[in-house]
Order: sequence, then C-alpha cells, then structure tokens
Amino acid sequence: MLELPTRLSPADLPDADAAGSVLGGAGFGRPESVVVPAWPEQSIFAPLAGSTASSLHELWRTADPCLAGHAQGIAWRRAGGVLYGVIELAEAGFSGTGERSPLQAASQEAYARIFRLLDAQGLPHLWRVWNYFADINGESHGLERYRQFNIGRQDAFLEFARGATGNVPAACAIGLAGGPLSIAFMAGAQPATAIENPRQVSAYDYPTDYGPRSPTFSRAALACPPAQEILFVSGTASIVGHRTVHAGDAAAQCREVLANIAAVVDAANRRCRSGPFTLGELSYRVYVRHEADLGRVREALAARLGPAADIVFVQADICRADLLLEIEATAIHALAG
Ligand code: 3EB
Repeated sequence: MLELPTRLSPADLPDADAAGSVLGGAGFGRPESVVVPAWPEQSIFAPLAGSTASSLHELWRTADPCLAGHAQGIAWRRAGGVLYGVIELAEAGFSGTGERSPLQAASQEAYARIFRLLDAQGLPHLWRVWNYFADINGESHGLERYRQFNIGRQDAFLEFARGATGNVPAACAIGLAGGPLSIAFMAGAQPATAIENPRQVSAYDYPTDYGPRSPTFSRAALACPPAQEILFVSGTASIVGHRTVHAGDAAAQCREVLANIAAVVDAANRRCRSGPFTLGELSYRVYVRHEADLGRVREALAARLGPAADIVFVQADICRADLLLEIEATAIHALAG
C-alpha cells in the first residue's frame, strides 16, 4: 500500500531504520541545503516559492517491503508491484551529431534505460514520469530545447515499440536553472488508464507548430497498484485546444489551469473504479515562472480550492515561453476488496 507523498523538512526525515519504508521521492531547494537520503530521490534544484524553507522532501511511503537496486545509472526501489526510479544524465556526456543535440541524445538514452529496466523487472507499464532539465526555453541546433527533448523521448517510445499516442504515461516537463537531465518515474505490473482532457487537444496530437515531434504524455493516468487507485494529473497549463490562452496574465492562466484540472478529473471520474476524486483531496505541485506572480496565483487557487489545499510552490520554467505557471496533482484511493 502506497501513501500520498508526505512533505517533510530535512530535520524530520526518517532515520536509517525507517528509510526502508520509503519507495522514493523528490527533494526541492538549493543544492547546498539538500540532504541526500537513502531512497531514490529526484533532486529538483529550484527555489520553494514564497517559503522561508530552503529545502523540502516529498516521500512516497509504502507498507510493503522494498527491494532496492541500481542499474545503468538508475536508482530504483520496488514494493508491492510498484517501481519508482530516478535517472540523471549530464548532457556533457553526449555528443551532438548533425541536427541531433546532446539533450535529444540524452533524453532518448534515459528513456531507453528506463524501458530496459522496467522490462527486466517485469513491471513494464510506465504510469507517471517527472522530467526536468536546464534552460527549457533556450535554443540550440536550430530548435528550442523542450522540442529537442520531445524528439528524443518520442524516439525511445518508438524504438521500444511502446507507441507514442494513446496509452502513454502522465508526465510533466519543467525547466530548471541548471543541472543534468533528471527523470523520475513510477511503473507497475498493470497498465494505467490514460485520460485525456475534453478541453484540450491531446498533447501527442499537437500540430507541428509546437515542434517537429509531439510530446509523449497523457493528460492524466489512473494507475492500479494492488487494492489502490492512484490519480496522476499531468502538468497542466493554460492551454485550450492546443493554444496558450491569457498570455501575460498569471491569475487568468491559473483560473484556466483549474478549469482544465476540473475537466480532466471529471474525465477520470468517468473511468475510475474507486469513488470520484475531488479537487479538494488532490495534492498539488505548482510551478510559477516568476516569483512576482505568486500572490496572484495563490489567490486564484484559494478562491477555487479553499485555504486548506495541499500545495507546494516551486519557481521553475514552463515548456512554452508564454506559459507563466503549470500545476500537477495526485490523489490515492483505496479499492474495496
Ligand atoms: C502542455 O499541456 C503543457 O512534455 O511531458 C505538461 C505536461 C506539458 C507534460 C511533457 C508538457 C509535458 O503542453 C506542457
């Protein structure tokens, strides 16, 4: 049994004995202040917006015994038929050839290693992926770096005959100030149910205006570890159809994102096996491009979700230059025997 990620300051992290019940997680904050734990942890070196804390850890705890391993640069743990892993690849280790940039090559290699691990572990179904890399809106090799990443990612899905449309994982792709390509993932024995958003064109069907290859992710996924149902809502932006709306207006973008999340949660609720998921029970991660927008974003969130919503705010870059924020969310339900 998995628990929704708990958020802890470094001082409150479990000690070595208790660390065995952590499947994996993520750490936010500045490199110098981040404690490196024993479980696979994705380092997200980004400021916690509007917080006095210099770092924060998110932990996926599990009641099942964990098996840990390390393969091809992936640190992973598995428990109860669920695998969580983290891979970091420095772009400097990849040579760009012709039009193929180091980031594109690193992205394809990272996904190829993930797919090989999942096949070897017999937990082949990728449910959720968290993608981070430096300078996401920067350009090289004649192409924006997010678009380079999309080529490498899609090539790996095709290379491993996984298909790049339809039943693809929920995801986010976020820009940081520096650091390696960092990918965390959760996978299992059973395929997740991919959910699309009726207000948005599926990302894998985006027109080529947004890059030569479409992004490979679904708007949400319903994953099914034994006796549980996890709703992963992908990074969600102020996009209607395939177009950005409310450029330059963070509060309006935030309201549009919430309308998108409400729509995708409704779509998930038509497919879920547990009871309906509500906006109030979701655990949110909010990425804001400019810390100056934080007040407006918080107000828009409180107006819709109330003051008690479980939210962590992170300052980071979004994959389109005109997007000012992106929000992702997660919830877990028990399934009746
Ligand atoms: C969007 O809807 C906004 O490339 O994995 C959101 C979630 C976005 C995941 C990804 C990108 C990704 O297109 C960006």
